[in-house]
Amino acid sequence: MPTPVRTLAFFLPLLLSGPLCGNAVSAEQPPETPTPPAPGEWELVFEDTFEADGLDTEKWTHRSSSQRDHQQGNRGHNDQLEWNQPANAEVRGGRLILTARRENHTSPSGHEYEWTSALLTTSPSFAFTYGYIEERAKLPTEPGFWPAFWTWQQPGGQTQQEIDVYEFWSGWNADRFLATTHPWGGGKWIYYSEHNTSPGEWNVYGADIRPDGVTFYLNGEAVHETPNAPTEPMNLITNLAVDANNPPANNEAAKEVDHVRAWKRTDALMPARPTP
Ligand SMILES: [Ca+2]
Repeated sequence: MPTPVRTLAFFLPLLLSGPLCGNAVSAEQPPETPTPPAPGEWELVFEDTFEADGLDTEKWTHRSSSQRDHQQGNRGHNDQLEWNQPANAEVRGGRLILTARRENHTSPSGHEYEWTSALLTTSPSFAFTYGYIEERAKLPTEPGFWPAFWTWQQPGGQTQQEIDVYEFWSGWNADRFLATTHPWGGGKWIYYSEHNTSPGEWNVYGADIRPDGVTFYLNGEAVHETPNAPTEPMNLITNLAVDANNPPANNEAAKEVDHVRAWKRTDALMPARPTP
């Protein structure tokens, strides 16, 4: 039950913008500034809600240093079957739609791919080391696909700064996603955990990345914490890979993204934990 103070605080904006001011209530409310579920004070530093007409190429690019083949594919290196290209990333109806298609493509280096799909990175428009990041996404239900929302070291980085907010293999463990922090600085520690999810439905996957560790969130609830944390700037990546270990039987699948956001914490951060 609300306290009298909270009740007043709730009704005050309605009174000020309501009939006493001569204005309709609903049209005068400013949009609520989104805030992350993690503790702290936050400033929104990156956002794409995909409401524009077409992909915002000031924010996103399709070539990533995480992809060895012309920065658009990983054939033979990372269990991926797809060639990533801009044609498979479409913005429509307030959503980013990444579509994997069974179609042949030969890369500039001569590698032959049987699938095309899309990977988008915020390099070079946005990089960060600590903060809260999230993606609201609907993952494919068809077996054989591998969507993810993750971070990757800025181009030139050599220490594998990587956090997988979610990785989902629709052909393996199809009601679970993995949240993972990778080693950095030559460390040997990899932390991952599995959590239930529901492909085909909208879910919000987030991570609070701090010097003292990383806490993963699903739909606003903390689900896992790891003690290691990055030490260098990273970019955001959203993608839909095709799983070489469980190749799809059908010819197409899509991942939809409603928004991607990143916040910077403006109050004090905990110091880094000692290296294990
Ligand atoms: Ca949207």
